[in-house]
Amino acid sequence: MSLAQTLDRATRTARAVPQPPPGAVAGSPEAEVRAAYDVQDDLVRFRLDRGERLTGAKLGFTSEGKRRQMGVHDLILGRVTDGMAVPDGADLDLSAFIHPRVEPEVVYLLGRRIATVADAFAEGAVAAVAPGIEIIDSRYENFRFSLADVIADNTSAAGYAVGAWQPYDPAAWNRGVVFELDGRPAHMGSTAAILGDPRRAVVEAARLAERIGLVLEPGWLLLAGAATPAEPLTPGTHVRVEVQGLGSVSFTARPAGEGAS
Ligand code: OOG
Ligand code: MG
Repeated sequence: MSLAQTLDRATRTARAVPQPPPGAVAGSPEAEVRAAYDVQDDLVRFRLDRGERLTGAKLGFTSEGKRRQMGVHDLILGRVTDGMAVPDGADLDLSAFIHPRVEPEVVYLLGRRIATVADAFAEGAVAAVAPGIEIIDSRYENFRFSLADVIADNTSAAGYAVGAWQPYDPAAWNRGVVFELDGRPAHMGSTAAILGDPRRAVVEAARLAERIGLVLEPGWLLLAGAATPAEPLTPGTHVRVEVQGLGSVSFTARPAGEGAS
């Protein structure tokens, strides 16, 4: 079974798989990363073959807090689908997840087709912005991985919720972020933690996408990367993220043993 097939099965069965042995994908670090994006391509294609639709892209490890938490030092790009969308205010069943974690995101709505870094600077590249919550759920046991492993695993992408879209104001890039679990702040941060300025996320996403031949389409979301470390998502937890001036987004993980309502 290929690594993509193994990770796909882990996703469908909600059972973690062992981290591949170091150097399983041979070659230089660059060759390893390139091979890992090929695995990600296959993994995403399995979802599309099952009828899911791409809704956007996501960046990972854009903040120092996340890099330190996961021991990884480079930016990574993943893809999200409609099958991962969690409606704002939802009552979410966690049974499809392995060991989910949640983190606060800033989400951009892309207004243009972005095929090159230059496109990221074009007028209207970002059409709107919203507060977001990402659910990450590594398919690897104990949430442990190397940079190549997590790229292959589509950057742990598993779910996302987006609040109401707000007009994009490039001048207001430094906004407070409150990440609440059950009404208590778990972390407070600032969007400035995201690459120093979350607008850089669009440029970095364009750079990574160009490198792997991915075109970012108008209407796609871009999750800019968590501004604070992630926290475990446990049954019964109410998760809320507020980004100053952009409003909030929330959902509740259904308590264990409660079926679909
Ligand atoms: C990888 C995903 C990282 C972010 O916002 O930094 C990410 C992981 O931590 O499992 O989504
Ligand atoms: Mg994230």
